[in-house]
Amino acid sequence: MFYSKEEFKENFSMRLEQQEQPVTLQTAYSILAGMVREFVKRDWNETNHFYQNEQRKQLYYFSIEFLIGRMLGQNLMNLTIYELVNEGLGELGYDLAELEEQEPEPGLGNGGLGRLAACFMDSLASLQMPGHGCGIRYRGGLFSQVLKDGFQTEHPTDWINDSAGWDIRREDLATYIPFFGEVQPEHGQRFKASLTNAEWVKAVPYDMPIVGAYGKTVNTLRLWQAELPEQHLLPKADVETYKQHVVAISDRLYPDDSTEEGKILRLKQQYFLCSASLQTILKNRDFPVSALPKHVAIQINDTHPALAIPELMRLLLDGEGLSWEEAWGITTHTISYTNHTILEEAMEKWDSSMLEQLLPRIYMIIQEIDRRFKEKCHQENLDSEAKKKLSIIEDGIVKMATLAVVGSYKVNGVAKLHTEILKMREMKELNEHFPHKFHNKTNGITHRRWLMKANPELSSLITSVIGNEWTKDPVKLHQLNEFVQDPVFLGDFKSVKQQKKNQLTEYLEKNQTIKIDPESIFDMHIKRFHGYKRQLMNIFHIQMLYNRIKEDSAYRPYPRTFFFGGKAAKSYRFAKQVIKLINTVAEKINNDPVASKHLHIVFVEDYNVSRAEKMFPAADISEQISTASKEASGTGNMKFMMNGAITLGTFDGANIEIVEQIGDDNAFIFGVTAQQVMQFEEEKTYHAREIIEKDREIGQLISELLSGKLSKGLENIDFIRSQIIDENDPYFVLKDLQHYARTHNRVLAVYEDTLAWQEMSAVNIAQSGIFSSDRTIQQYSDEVWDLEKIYSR
Ligand code: 73E
Repeated sequence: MFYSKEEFKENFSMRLEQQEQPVTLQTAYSILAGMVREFVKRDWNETNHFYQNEQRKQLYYFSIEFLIGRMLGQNLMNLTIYELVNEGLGELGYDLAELEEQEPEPGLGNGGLGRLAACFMDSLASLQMPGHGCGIRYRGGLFSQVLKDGFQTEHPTDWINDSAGWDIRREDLATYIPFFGEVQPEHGQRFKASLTNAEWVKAVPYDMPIVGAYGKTVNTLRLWQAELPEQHLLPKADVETYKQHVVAISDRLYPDDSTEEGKILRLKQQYFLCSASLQTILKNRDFPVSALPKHVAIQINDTHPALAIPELMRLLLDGEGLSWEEAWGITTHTISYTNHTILEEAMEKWDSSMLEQLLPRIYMIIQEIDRRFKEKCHQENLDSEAKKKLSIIEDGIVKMATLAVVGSYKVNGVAKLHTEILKMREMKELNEHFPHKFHNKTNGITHRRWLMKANPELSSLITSVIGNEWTKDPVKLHQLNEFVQDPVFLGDFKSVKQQKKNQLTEYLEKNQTIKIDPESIFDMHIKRFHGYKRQLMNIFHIQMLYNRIKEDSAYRPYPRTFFFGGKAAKSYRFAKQVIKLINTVAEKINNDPVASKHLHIVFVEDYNVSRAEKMFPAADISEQISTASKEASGTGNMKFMMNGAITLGTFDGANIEIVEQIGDDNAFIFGVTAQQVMQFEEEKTYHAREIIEKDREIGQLISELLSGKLSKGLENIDFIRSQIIDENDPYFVLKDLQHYARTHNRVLAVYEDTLAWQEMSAVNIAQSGIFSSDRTIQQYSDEVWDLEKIYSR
């Protein structure tokens, strides 16, 4: 325990002295992390006791991903001892920032969906709400990305072995998960059954403390690890192969974002997570099972944990001996579902035969859910198309989204537009059948990590003008509106932005040996690589700028640095070719003596949470250019806004709500609308070829691309070529390209008017409070989970 700087220094020094080996930065980090762990132990225990004694309703957030990022700095901040430790360490000759860099990056997620889960954990604890995460303790998180000759290569990471050791093993809570086997119906009782000859997997939880702001509430992120069970549960023969199968379950995260994998291992992971978490919830309760919905809420983060529905049914039917009606009543009042995407390729569908073989009892329960639901629907006057849409099992395929809707009491989308599209199009029939189930909960981000931690300079500036109430209630950032025309404040803001740009420049020069002009405009496109996110449109536009510079000696635009950062799924060949194209164009432009004075491209390798924390605060422009209707919400857009970057984007996802907050004048919006996109898709009236033929500049660009002139050394652009030409540009890159280019020109014009630009930035910050995940969590709590805050202070 340490409360004063002196106590901290004494404790830290004592531990240093106990070291037998010479102290490296890594050991200093471990010592500090160990001290913080001890520091939170008391509050963690107290929080748990409080939950047990007071019988408050608990939320469990089931998610296959938790992209938590590094913990040390955030925990110190939330404990309000960051400054104390920073100073103490400084006096002992250590640099806290340097120690923070020693912490391995826990990449237990792919992108927005996993990061959202992590922001929610922070908000739940900080709002003092009883909410916990349930996930998988992957040994290897997301691969690290290394560029070789401009191509992405993937390298495994080993988070556990390098682990910071934040989590603790809870052998006492281990549980066993059955796979395969045969179902033995228990005669006489309509739906009770047991499973024989199952293959058992041991699930061991590792608990990680989630420290809320100001310390007091410490919730739990429970990550399950798959292990070989005890002797009596092992098969008689070939234990080695069995072990490999078992260990594989928590061996690695699937590296796909917004894509469905459809592999048996993925299904095993999903069931493993659901069964382990549900068994523990039921086992450790001290209330009758019929009262489950009163005591427990379970949120499933997309359909990846949707097997929680039939698994809870199984436990209630076979374990607790309830009737179908009782079990169904409990399940459908406990579980709620968040949908994160309408992309067809991300909609989870399982082969009935695969499900039936791996999880025979679960499959049987899904069949019964489907049968009963179909029976109900048949009483309505529906056409055959609607009936199809309302079936869970269809042509040998299990549709997880339909199962998730039918088995939940609430279903939400993650931004207004996305929820509307779900209700009016993707899930129209389901919405009509369950008119009160659907609701919107626009995503949010924790301002503690993305503003206070990532940008302490800006945070101090804000506090110096409006006081610090905004840190507890970020909507109060709107008090900044009074200062958005104050030249002194705007000047100070400009200096902070420059400072963050300088810091990023230094960091990248050191880590990636890239030269960057910190005075140039920082334009950033950082997110996973995906067709719909249109990194291709961005690089096409940069190539067009290059052509203009070459053709017109009078065209010499204000210097801009275009940052790209993000990973492509290992098997996503189109996206990987886009990465290579960007790097090829970068090499050409960055080495051109004339063009490089105006345009510079930086590809930030291995983009992850820690790098993101360095990039958002340094941005001037936030590229949010997805094809309208495709990005359900986006959360990077909110991180940029909170740090004063200005959105250059389409009317998609939460961009629309950002503009609602700041007004049209404080963002740069372009492109076809979601309505138009959907109309083009339905009527098939978009023809990319016509644009190539009619627009000279775009025609030139495409012929350069196809001839290889655009991309010398890049022989293979098959996937880009076929997407644009053969597949008729499904993400409307060419359709929006000129409008995008003109909008960039508008951006430049405003940027050169420094005060106008700073004012826009300030308005963005002032209006960003609503995008704190504290607001999102409060809404879920009020409208879905019904949680009570645990302490009143
Ligand atoms: O728009 C984002 C959204 O902000 C959406 O694409 C993303 O979720 C974010 C948080 O709500 C998302 N990821 C996935 N689906 N939607 C996904 C699908 C399969 C595997 C992994 C992630």
